[in-house]
Amino acid sequence: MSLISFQKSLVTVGAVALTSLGLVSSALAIPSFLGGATLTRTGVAGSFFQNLSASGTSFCFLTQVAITETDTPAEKAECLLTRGGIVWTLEAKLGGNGDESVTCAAICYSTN
Ligand SMILES: [Ca+2]
Repeated sequence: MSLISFQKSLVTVGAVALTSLGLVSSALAIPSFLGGATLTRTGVAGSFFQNLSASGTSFCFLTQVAITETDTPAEKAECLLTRGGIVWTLEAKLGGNGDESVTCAAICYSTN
């Protein structure tokens, strides 16, 4: 038995095992890219929000966090990515009204 055919046999055995456990659809699903978003907020306290993909059928992650000019105690900046009951939500948040800026980006992939 060649190495390649041995490896194919292992994959087949694994697929059969997963199928028998009822896991084949989720375990072997190949994530597909759904898209993403970028938010930038500058100089005004508060948040920008953007809803992303459905939380039950996708996963998202931060791809950029860029913060500038948070050089006084009142200037705060953060990026949040929240998995809500319906959708993932990206948030760019500032805590001050100075010249600080925050850029947050996230992308999402399907899980089905
Ligand atoms: Ca500043």
